[in-house]
Amino acid sequence: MSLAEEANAARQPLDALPRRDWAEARRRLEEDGVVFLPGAIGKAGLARIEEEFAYSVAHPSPKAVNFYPSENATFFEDTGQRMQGLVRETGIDTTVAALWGEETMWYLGEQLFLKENGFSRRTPWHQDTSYLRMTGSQLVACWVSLDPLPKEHCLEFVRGSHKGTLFNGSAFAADDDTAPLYKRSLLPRLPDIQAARGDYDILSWDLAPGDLIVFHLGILHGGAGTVPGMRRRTASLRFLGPNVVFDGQPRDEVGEQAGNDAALASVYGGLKHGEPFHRMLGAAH
Ligand SMILES: O=C(O)CCC(=O)C(=O)O
Repeated sequence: MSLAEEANAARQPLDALPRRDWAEARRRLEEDGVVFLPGAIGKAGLARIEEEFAYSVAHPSPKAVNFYPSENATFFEDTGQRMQGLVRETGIDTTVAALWGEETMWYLGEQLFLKENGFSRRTPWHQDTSYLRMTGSQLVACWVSLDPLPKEHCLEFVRGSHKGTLFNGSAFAADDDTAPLYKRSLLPRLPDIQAARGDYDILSWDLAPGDLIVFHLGILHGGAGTVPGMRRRTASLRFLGPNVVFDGQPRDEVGEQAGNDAALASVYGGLKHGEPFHRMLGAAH
């Protein structure tokens, strides 16, 4: 099937997915900002995600980066829209609809991470909403690992932090994970969660391929690195729903107010602060 044909296929009915307590799963996502869904993707779906992942690594987009290039280990990241059809084939969109109680959604695309070849670093603690200017409850990533991961190599989350402070982004600086992305910002600097883990309620799980973690993009999360002999291939498939609006809160005062036009800070592609974000996007998924 072509990518367009896959995207036009009918969405899977909920009863085609593994049975689970959806009301409880929905509560966990709302309250904790993250929910663990074991065995959510079947073998065939997983094999297809693996295939697309391998293609993307072999054909990186112009946006692909290798973070920390001065280090020996690989920490590759890329973004794309290749998995829109797969999201339907695997029933991931049905899962999102069940968690939101909302059928209308937009697929924002996938972000892929590959860590291997030795001691690859942790993904610094961060919130995706520091980078994406969106706010609303229907804003999630469905995170899949293609490799089995013990809890200590899983993605980790600070429970309930999607309801707390929005921090400055991490600049992914080699010498300091909390170094701010926006240099003169009203957003507070990220706390050093890694140095004070005991102060935080951190959630993570032992993962088998096929397990899915769905999290709100405002939650503080960070990902473990790798050790020699280990490979960690993970994909974040992101969705937005109708209640998500453009967040015009300035991120970087210097950049956004250049030209002395502070109003620019709250306008994005014609959207004003608080306007539905999906107006920027194409047809619903
Ligand atoms: O898998 C990882 O290490 C990072 C994932 C992540 O930060 C994300 O999906 O937003």
